[in-house]
Amino acid sequence: MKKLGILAGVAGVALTAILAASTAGSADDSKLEELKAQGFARVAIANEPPYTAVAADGKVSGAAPDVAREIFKRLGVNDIVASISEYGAMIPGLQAGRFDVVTAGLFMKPERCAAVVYSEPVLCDAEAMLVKKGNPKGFKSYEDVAKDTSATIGAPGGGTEEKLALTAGVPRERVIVVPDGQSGLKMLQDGRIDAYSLPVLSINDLVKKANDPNLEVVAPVVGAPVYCDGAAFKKGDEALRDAYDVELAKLKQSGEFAKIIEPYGFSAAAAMSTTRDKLCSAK
Ligand code: 6CS
Repeated sequence: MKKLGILAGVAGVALTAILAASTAGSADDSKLEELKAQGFARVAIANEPPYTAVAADGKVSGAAPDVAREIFKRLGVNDIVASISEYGAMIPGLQAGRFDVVTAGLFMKPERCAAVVYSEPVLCDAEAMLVKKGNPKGFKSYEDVAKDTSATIGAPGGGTEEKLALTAGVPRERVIVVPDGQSGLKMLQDGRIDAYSLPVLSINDLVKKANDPNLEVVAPVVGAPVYCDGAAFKKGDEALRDAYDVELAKLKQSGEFAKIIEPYGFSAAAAMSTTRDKLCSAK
């Protein structure tokens, strides 16, 4: 009787495992099915051209949403609906279910890779600083800002540049959180900050549109890494992320990926030369 009991126990465990696996499998697939039924994916963006942009008529563009829109279409999700968010609020918003995915140039870094599930790389860029013409304080690095005890630097809240400045030793009170590019530009022009830091392509876009001869771009910021973003999904949505990656790989292989992102100034080769695993384990 005892032997029979043990066999029944083993069978029960096996059956539970099989059911759990199949349930988990169906639970994973349900997110994509849910988005298909919903007819759109809710994406978080920052409205920081050329990564992401919202026109006056509400039209969403930018390299990240354009890639996402194309991939979701191929997955049977007809459109994307974007919400503007501060970088520091994107991951909490994703985890709280306010967005289905972050497609905003949210750079892959170990601490973020621990909190979400990223796709393979999409947009890569170095860091830049916008300063007054002539770079009067001679900034080349975030450490230079730290050494100048009177200097202040603007950066997005919860963003990479804020973290880089703090890590380089700029005291909290000299790192000014700036909500968006236009505000950062104005604060620099008004002399309320001595530098404004964003990725190179974002700063270049601001300068091109500002048409102000009294501005200068310091790029790349010495000592700052080149970062790449990926689409960021909620933990538990690995199957959706995997399906996204299959379509992203096809786009990269066919040359369509380059056609989408390179007109914005991004390099397809840069994104294809690295991987999520490498970026998430970078020191
Ligand atoms: O991932 C980030 O934190 C940074 N990414 C972009 C595209 N702009 C600024 C932000 O800090």
